[in-house]
Amino acid sequence: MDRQAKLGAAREAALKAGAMLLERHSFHIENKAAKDFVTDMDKASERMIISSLRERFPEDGFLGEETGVGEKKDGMWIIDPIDGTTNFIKNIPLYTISIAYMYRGEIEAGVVYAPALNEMFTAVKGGGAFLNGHPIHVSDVDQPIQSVAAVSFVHREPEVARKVLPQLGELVLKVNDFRRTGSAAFDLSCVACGRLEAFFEPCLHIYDIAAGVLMVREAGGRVTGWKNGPDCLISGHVMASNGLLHEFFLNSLSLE
Ligand code: 2AM
Ligand code: CA
Repeated sequence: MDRQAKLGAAREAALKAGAMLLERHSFHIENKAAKDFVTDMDKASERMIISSLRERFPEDGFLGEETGVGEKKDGMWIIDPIDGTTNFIKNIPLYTISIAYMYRGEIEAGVVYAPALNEMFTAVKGGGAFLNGHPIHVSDVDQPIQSVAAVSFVHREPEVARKVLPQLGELVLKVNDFRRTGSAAFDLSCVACGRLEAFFEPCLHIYDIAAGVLMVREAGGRVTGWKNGPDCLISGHVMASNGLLHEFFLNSLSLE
């Protein structure tokens, strides 16, 4: 399989969909569930990405946030057409398009594109990670008190929030500070390029994180599930770091 060809196609599809999102045509907002919104731009972005990729790779399968999973194939495209939909709706520039290519369960290529920031993060397995074509690497901060981590307030899962928020209250005293962006794909990309030392959020979906997980790993960082749990691509509970501080963050938080 030609990973660079997959990456090139993902990049092209993300650029096309990103250009459409930047135009911000009047859009309609629907409530998928409490605190879970979707716009017709999410759906249009996903349709555009899938049709662009399907033209090049008709043999591949697709799993998208808005259309769900189609026929299962060895090669699957995992697509989040707007990660950070709330930011998109509110015209906060922290939203991304996330596209990953997975072959027999392994992530082989990924792009995370933030159109409003003009930032294109790319990675192929074994080939490193890049921001707008320049190689990126995780930070070398190894002291918790110097670290900045992106967090989640677990605002859609009351039971989990009641467990995690008190732990965040303790943890923030041991680090420099926290950030909350609202786009998991962007947070993972920020760990990859060394802006953040860590990112952790439980209860995510594979399409939120598949591309970003490869980005962090290819940039020299570490991504796992939460303490004593399976990998984040199975559990949806993401723990990402620059590697040096991984055990510190892993041991500071628990879902049990
Ligand atoms: P989205 O913007 O594509 O919906 C922010 O907490 C992160 O959670 C974002 O990456 C967001 O992706 C994701 N998210 C949104 N709705 C979710 C849901 N119902 N369950 C889990 N994750 C969700
Ligand atoms: Ca998402």
